[in-house]
Amino acid sequence: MSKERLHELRKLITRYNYEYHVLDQPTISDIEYDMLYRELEDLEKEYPEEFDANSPTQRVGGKVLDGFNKVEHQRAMMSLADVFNLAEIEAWVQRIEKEVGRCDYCLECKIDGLAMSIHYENGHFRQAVTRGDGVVGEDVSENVRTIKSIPMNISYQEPLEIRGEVFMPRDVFAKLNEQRKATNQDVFANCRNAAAGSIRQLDSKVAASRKLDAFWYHIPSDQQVPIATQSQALNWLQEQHFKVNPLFAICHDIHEIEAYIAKIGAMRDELGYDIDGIVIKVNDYRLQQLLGFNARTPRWAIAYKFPAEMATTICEDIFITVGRTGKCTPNARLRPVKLAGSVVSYATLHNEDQIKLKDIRINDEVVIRKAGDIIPEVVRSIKEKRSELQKPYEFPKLCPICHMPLHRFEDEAAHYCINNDCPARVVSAITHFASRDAMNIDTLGEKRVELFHKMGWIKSIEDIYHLEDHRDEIINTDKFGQKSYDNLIAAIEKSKRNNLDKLIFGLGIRQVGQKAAKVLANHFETMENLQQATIEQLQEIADIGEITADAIVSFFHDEANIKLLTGLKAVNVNMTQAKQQVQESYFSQKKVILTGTLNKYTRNEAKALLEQKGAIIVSSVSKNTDIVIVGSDAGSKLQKAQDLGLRIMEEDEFVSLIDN
Ligand code: 1X8
Repeated sequence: MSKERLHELRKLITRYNYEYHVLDQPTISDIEYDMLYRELEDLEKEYPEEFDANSPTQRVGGKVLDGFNKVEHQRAMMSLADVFNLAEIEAWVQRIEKEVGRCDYCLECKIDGLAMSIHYENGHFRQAVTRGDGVVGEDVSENVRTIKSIPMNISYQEPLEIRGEVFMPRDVFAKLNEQRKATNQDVFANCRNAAAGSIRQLDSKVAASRKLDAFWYHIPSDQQVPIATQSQALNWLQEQHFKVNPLFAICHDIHEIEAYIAKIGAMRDELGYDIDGIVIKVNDYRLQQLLGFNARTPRWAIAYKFPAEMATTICEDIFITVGRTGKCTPNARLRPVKLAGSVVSYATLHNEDQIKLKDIRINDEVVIRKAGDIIPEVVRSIKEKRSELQKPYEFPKLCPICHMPLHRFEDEAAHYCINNDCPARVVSAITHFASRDAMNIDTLGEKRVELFHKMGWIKSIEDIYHLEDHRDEIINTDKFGQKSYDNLIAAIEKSKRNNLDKLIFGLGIRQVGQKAAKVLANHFETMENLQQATIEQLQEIADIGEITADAIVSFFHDEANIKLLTGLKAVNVNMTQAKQQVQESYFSQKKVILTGTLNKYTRNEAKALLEQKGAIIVSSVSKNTDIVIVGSDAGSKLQKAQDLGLRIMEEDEFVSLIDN
């Protein structure tokens, strides 16, 4: 009897939670809710055998982790291409409609939070993974579990991955900062930083106290959910009790898109959460599939970013920073001023020409602006307010760090410090090499590189792989210790096994960004091949232009770089791209679908293996499908395959065929 009551209470409380946190329409008072909640707690104590990690009582946190596990996404998490004005949206719409014909668009608010992927199995919440670098994220399930608007149980029983944005509501943020001020802790600059800081708490009780929330907006289309459009996806998510931002709308043309943006822009300040733009998606999944993807972004969606907010303040000083390529950027030190939710003390002035053109002088009153993540910039000076005090600015002739003469290349606006040993250049080159999108040595950030460089332990990129020579000194450093040291060395060891594209990007070759690095790695497959490539060979590759080809060749001709690559090779840093050499096999040219969960491989691994063996991976079952590989918990796809009399292959057979 009491056990029945226990289960009934879980259901009731789940419903009241949903009404309160998702619908914002509570049907009982807080006191009534508390009484039911306590009754459930008591019953759960009485019947410990009825423990359920997804019970409403299990959302207060409690687990303390010593770190977050890395998890490879089953499906890469893309980012969106940004556009900043209506003309760019119109151009995008025209490109789309030229390709697929007139179509509908689903418009949604772009939530300024943290992208998250969550997984359900058999209708139960299983895992939450941060975006990370889009390929590998971190398992933050324990913290996400504390977000009350996220259902722990849903009616849909197939394996499910959905995506959305975790955020901190504005009122929660304001209260949190007040509290932190009162207790002498640093305040968060904005809602997003506060949300990010909360999700990264190792103690889930702390995360729970931060009262995060989340909107869900994406169902990767290779799943079995019965939807054919983005708006159906949003409705389906709502039916499954997920919180969906209610402001989405279907627009039929550029005029409706413009009107929607104006409407949301006018409401922006009144919303309970931060948004930084509007996401525009081709509504029809079939058309999305036709349009496909660029290297990093889908072609069927874009993010329109709201125009930058502006403020005026005093430019108190102008100083130069030196980047990893030696590029010297002039910056304004500002009288601190509030802008777009944070306090701004510095802004970029871009280069000498910009300073001259805008005639920015020290002590001028200036207009600054900031758009999203972009560094604030000085837009103009207010010349009417100028006195005799301000003198035209003279760009320095020497590097502020190493005091060697600066150089300005023909046709380039920037000044460069061309001293390869300039400490500023060395430190930022090493920091870039270790950064997430490059070699991903996550325990080696800028501060540590600066310290290690100052101590003489890392003088060049190569030295990263010889830090063990300084083991005792490092362990005895303030704020270090055995554990941090071990973590650092483990991350460095791991980086040796990265794919070639990460290494190429990490080298910091001028003109070679992440995308070009991928293209180069896939094309040349080994560093050796790339090193030997001529300008002509490079230029034959799509996406590589003359300037880039030139930069690559001169990089590999530089003595210091040759020495660096030899050094990296000597410590066994991987210099090849794991490229699928398609092999002749049982699977060659067969249309194969994967369903259910495999034990031995993740979905992505299985796909990669199959592709290597020549299979064509498809995402929906039809009479043209050749093989259906089934893992545990296979659902409707298996049913359909049986109905169609298709070849069904269990994991054991799949594994043995792959191994042969
Ligand atoms: C990022 C975001 C998307 C949406 C809302 N907020 C975001 N921050 C949405 O689609 N409603 S989509 C997205 C992405 O794909 N990177």
